[in-house]
Amino acid sequence: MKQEIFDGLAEAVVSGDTEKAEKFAKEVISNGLDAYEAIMDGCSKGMGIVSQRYEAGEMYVPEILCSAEAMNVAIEILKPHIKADPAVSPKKVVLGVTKGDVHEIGKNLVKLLMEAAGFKVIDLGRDVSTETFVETVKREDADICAMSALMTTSMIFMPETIKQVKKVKPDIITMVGGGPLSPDVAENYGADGYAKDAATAVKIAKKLVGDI
Ligand code: B12
Repeated sequence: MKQEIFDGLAEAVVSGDTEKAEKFAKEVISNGLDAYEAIMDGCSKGMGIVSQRYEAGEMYVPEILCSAEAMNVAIEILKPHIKADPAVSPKKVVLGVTKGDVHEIGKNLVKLLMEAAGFKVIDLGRDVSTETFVETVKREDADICAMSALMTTSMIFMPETIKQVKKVKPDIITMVGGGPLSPDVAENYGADGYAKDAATAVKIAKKLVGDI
């Protein structure tokens, strides 16, 4: 039954069906299933399929936006039921999508799971300049500066931002992620951490702040 509900959720995201997304998200709760697992194995899995279909030319922009909307509907229902991790000390994360880039679905998932893990996330949104990252890290005395980029034209701002935030806060932990990134690119950029998905991002963040 659990798998059927998670598959239903993934399918609702793929087909951009907000009513189904709502129905399956409510079933997750009424059946006492784990909300975090439902987001990963349902919503996020569905969004992964959407990305693949778009790449294959089988889905187009309006459909993608419907999928994102369906995912948001489900997440709003599931979010209050995620069990926050009390083991983690409330470290501050400044998170944003780099300059010129409006892709925010992945960044929002990273935010959601980081908050669920007990981090305090300051979300700068999308199209964030190096200056804004630097000012916020300084003002908030952040522990982690996390950047997301989905385009080759926006990932190029990461190395300079890393350099600048390290100048104002030498012990800041920097993390990068998003489609065009890889462990090699992240290392070349001088980032302390990289993750291919939101769940791994949380694991790496916890490790880097010394909580596991
Ligand atoms: C959805 C989407 C859009 C939506 C975005 C909606 C929104 N509100 O976010 C819309 C339709 C608006 C859009 C617009 C455009 N898009 Co677009 N889009 C996509 C698509 C299909 C899916 C991206 C997505 O949401 N994936 C699902 C999420 C869950 O995955 P994710 O973002 O990778 O995030 C996960 C991980 O990467 C990781 N992660 C993400 N961030 C971070 C951060 C940290 C710190 C860590 C550790 C981990 C991490 O965790 C996330 C969750 O597991 C991709 C194709 C693809 N395969 O990625 C193209 C894609 C990214 N788009 C592309 C392009 C070119 C554009 C446009 C320029 C198109 C155009 N010609 O107008 C515009 C860009 C406008 C702009 N200035 O940004 C290209 C980029 C090419 C490139 N390499 O540069 C892609 C790759 C498609 C392609 N092959 O051409 N797009």
